[in-house]
Amino acid sequence: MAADNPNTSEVPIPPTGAERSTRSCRYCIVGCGYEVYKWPVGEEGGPSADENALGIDYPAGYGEWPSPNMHEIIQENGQEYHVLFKPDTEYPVNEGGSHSVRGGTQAQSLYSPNNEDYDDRLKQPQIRIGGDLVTVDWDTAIEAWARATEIATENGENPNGYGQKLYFYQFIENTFAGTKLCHDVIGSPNWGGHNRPALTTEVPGLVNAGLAQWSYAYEDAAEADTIVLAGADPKENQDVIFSKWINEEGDADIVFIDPRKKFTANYAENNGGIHLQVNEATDPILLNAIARHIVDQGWHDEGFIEEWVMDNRETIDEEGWYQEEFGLTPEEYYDLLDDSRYAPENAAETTGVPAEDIREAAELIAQPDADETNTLFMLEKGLIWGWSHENTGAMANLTLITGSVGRPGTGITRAGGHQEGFWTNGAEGDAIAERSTQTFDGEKVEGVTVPPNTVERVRDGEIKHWHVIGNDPARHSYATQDLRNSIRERTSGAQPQTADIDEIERAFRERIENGGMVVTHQELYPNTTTQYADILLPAKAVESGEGGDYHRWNGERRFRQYQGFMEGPSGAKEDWEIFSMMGQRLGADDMDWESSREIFNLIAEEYPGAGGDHSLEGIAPAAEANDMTPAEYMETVEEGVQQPIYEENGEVQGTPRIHAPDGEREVMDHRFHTSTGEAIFQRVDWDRVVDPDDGTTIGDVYEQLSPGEDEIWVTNGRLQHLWQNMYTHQRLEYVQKRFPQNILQLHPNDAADREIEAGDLVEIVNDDVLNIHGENTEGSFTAVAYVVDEDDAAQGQAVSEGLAYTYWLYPDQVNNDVNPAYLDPANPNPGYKYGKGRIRRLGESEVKDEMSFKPMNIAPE
Ligand SMILES: Nc1nc2c(c(=O)[nH]1)N[C@H]1C(S)=C(S)[C@@H](COP(=O)(O)OP(=O)(O)OC[C@H]3O[C@@H](n4cnc5c(=O)[nH]c(N)nc54)[C@H](O)[C@@H]3O)O[C@H]1N2
Ligand SMILES: Nc1nc2c(c(=O)[nH]1)N[C@H]1C(S)=C(S)[C@@H](COP(=O)(O)OP(=O)(O)OC[C@H]3O[C@@H](n4cnc5c(=O)[nH]c(N)nc54)[C@H](O)[C@@H]3O)O[C@H]1N2
Ligand SMILES: [Mo]
Repeated sequence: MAADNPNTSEVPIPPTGAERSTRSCRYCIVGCGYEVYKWPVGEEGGPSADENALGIDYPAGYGEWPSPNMHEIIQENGQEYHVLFKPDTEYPVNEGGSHSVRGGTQAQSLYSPNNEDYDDRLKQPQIRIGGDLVTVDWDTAIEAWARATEIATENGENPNGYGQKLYFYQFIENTFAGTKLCHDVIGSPNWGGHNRPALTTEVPGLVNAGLAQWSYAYEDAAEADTIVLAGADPKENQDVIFSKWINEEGDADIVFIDPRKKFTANYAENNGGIHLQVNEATDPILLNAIARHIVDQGWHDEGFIEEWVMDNRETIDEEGWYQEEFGLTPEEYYDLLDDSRYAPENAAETTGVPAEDIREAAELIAQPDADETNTLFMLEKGLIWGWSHENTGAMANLTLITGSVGRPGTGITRAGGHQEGFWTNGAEGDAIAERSTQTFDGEKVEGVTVPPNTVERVRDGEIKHWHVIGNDPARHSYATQDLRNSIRERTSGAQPQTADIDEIERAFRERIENGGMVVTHQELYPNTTTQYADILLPAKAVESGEGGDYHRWNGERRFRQYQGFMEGPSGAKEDWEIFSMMGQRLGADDMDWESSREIFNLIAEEYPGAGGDHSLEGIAPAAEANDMTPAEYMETVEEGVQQPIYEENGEVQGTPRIHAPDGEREVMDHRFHTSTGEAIFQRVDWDRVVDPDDGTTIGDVYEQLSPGEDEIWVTNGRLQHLWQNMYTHQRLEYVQKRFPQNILQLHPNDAADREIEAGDLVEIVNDDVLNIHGENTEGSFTAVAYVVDEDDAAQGQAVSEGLAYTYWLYPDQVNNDVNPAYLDPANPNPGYKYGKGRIRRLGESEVKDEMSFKPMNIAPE
């Protein structure tokens, strides 16, 4: 909240001398370009183009002028500065100045020491002494971290004792430094990302089919004739993809697959598309039924399949254990689809989608009357956090049978979460192969080593020092009430009584020797996980411009530089710098970096990921040709460049899309990412055995997860105005006014049955939270009932009877407390979406009269 900002309705004009930096939005995957102007308070530019830094004549047109929300005053070293954070009208992603409600208000979330909304920002390292977090200096904090690591790993004898949970997203400089510390310096395989417990892919079905998870260019959304959005909603979560590329520039029919009739469902129906209101957790059946109808009608692309899909069983098996277990020849795939379960009429019964809608969707997708099928397939967390192999494999299969890939207006892609910047030095493969304590047993393969599930390694005691960086596992993981109990128990042993380093070591040793665990949390603000932290390390918010310059890519693999423009709290450090101090303390002699730019130069020169989808190969040669360092060179690439990047004529060149047909530039030497360059159909089957010991199938697990008599499904996900665990948004007044508490969308009939009205506080209780060891645990959370009056529901109720929806990461009202510990054994991705519970009215909430309960799903007709 810009409480003490005097300029809430007027925006000062940046003078010509204002410092300009460029970067992309701090929020979602889309990666809209922004320009930042910073200048001392007291100076101001003039209204004509040559008097101001924007070079515009005031008053200017829409998109050109910055709105009051794009302005903030910050204080640094006693001096006040104006900061303007405005969309870059020339950046290709959001050309013309498009932005989301989140991106357009980024300026409001800049740290300033005199702004009380940021009083809880972490500013100095702290250690828990006798129950309280006490400020210490950096040397003590790093020494405490190092001793905890030495005890946990028995001085390196047992690297698995250290576990790291680090963001996958963020910038390559920070992820490179962090993963180097974990896999290379310490040698531990126990690495988990910010959103899932293991170093696994989010889209196993795609990757194993030989498809990239990001293969399209945004313009494909504008050029497609049909867009399939399955468990993905760009309107809410990748706003500019929806507003600019799908709605403004495009004209596709949308096939929207979601259990909720939300805005995009109505938008699809109002614009020539269709909403398939699939029953929770039944997508594999629906997607297979669509594929079956396509094949039955002969609408599949036989020429493409013949040329580009692997059809020899032996060759498939030679691709490795995953293909041996899950790869299919076309014949085997058609046989699978022949199962009566996937006949549209039968599928309709389980999925709730009428057979005629399944057929209509198949026709929209296959476009039998067109010369070429121009369908773009997009998927995200509604498919990923569930039967992730089946759901993503079924989407891959649909793409392959229609041959709709590699050309403008086609392709398959994740809609995406954050912008991406995961980069390693390659040591993780060895660490996992040599030391992972987790294996997979399938129907055809046995004892295959897979990346360890670090959440379970925390519960079972293998991890003795858990280093959590920039994420909140006590809130975002599965079955979190139970997880918090485990963490509490394992951190409750001996605790230092003074800040003397030997006393700290004594306590950590005693705790760890008694089966306990030490937690280090590296963060901006305290969150749910912080309550268990022994060592708390303050980081700079580099995503919002504190500290140095960084690099990462967006949903169309557009790689660019983000320039730092402010300092942030003086006691905080950039994550790479913290990792570098840790690594050096443990004896690494190649981590004494001076800046994020130095790490970038190292990556560009020595670890460019050559040959891959995200190759940075061309940067170092182009920089050299221009007599610059790679970081200096990237400063000049203002529009970014699409990976894989190569060099031609002394400049970097980009690759708009992966999987382009013969004749265009191939990535990884092949059109598709297998040894022969042919893609592979994936076995996606409701009857797939997930536990060969007792023959349990996906269908059996589904029965177990399904709501009992007085329960309903409680699924979850995002809301357009809110970002993640709300570390920025809980400080913004407009957000707090709209969603002062977590909500539970309920159908009026489910509400009436329980005597619940809009605005009541309800409790959601699941006393049957599936636990990975077959024990049942329980969990509960509270929320405000969001019930839309039937008279207001002009385009239908967003949730059907028997289904509720909640925001997944609200502070103190933690949805994951009721979500199951189901993880696909082949690829440990959690089934976060498949929660259930009994709903009970607690009384009126304090926000009943303040909050609006109007429908959120009305789309233009
Ligand atoms: N506004 C906003 N945008 C964001 C984020 C944010 O916090 N706020 N977070 C970013 C991140 S990190 C991510 S990963 C992405 C996520 O982007 P999305 O995956 O699009 O977001 P979700 O809302 O989690 O889930 C999408 C949809 O899945 C549906 N769903 C639930 N269960 C099922 C099911 O069984 N089948 C199907 N087909 N659908 C189901 C939900 O109803 C929901 O509408 O968003 C990114 N963008
Ligand atoms: N039920 C359910 N559970 C889910 C999901 C779901 O759809 N449903 N989705 C999953 C997904 S896709 C995601 S992304 C996760 C999100 O779960 P988390 O990743 O735990 O959530 P975030 O709010 O993104 O956490 C980011 C944290 O990093 C801090 N931070 C920001 N910048 C920096 C920095 O530069 N350095 C450091 N050290 N810290 C920083 C912020 O203060 C914040 O606390 O939730 C997962 N869990
Ligand atoms: Mo995410």
